[in-house]
Amino acid sequence: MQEVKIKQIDEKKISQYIIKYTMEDWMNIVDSDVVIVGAGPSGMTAGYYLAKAGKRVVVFERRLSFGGGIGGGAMNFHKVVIESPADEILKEIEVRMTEVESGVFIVDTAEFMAKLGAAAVDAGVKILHGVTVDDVIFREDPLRVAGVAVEWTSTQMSGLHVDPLFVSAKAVLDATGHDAEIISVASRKLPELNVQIPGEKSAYSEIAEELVVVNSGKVAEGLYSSGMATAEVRGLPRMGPIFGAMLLSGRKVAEDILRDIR
Ligand code: 48F
Repeated sequence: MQEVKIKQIDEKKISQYIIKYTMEDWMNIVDSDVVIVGAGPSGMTAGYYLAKAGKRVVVFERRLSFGGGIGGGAMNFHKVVIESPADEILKEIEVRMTEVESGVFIVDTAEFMAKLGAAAVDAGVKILHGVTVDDVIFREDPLRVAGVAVEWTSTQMSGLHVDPLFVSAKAVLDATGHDAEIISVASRKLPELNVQIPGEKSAYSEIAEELVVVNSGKVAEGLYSSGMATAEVRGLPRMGPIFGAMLLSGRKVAEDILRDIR
């Protein structure tokens, strides 16, 4: 049998390396260009394009995974539908698609999640898991959102009374999906932002996709929405397991943020 010589390292050093390099990252993350809340399809697509354009982007994701609603597919069936022109984005990141009719594609959820996550990370996005965003930072004159408050998801789940830490950013993107959690908290705590939330409508897939894309963008100074958070904030219909608008709204909001924070 071939001998395997494995490098030996003691527990103290394992801890030291992890703590040192984690803290180095956090020292940069607390002063980001863009904070994206939610590692679902729209948030990761936005992060991919923002990082490719040279911005310092952090994605905070409450869960210990990425992909958001992609993993659940359609009633747990492992396929979702993509329509043109969103196939351009999936071609760029080498997700394999089956064209079932002109401009309509079927993709496997695991491949979609993995390659979108890898593309975002390779572009330079930091995705931090197990972190929940529960509030925003604001500034006056002019009134704007200037970052977020973050807490470990596990601390929140335990119900312990622990204050959060803060992360500054030039732009905050709410990519939290159906509940638009960040815009909801900002709307409630900062009525002067004048953001009302009508709530998402029932399904009407044919029109919902385009509406989500064109309505994604700035909600208040420093605060943006993409994906299903846009449907919630703009009162738009849902569309179910068709994901083109999630990708295209992420790309659209990235373009808007790049223009605004240039
Ligand atoms: O829900 P999600 O996938 O958002 P999306 O990009 O895509 C929606 C589709 O998946 C699907 C659909 C398409 O037709 O209807 O639902 O709009 O991903 C949102 C992510 O945000 C995380 C959550 O765990 C999920 O992974 N998230 C939600 N609230 C917070 C959060 C929070 N307060 N802090 C951190 N992460």
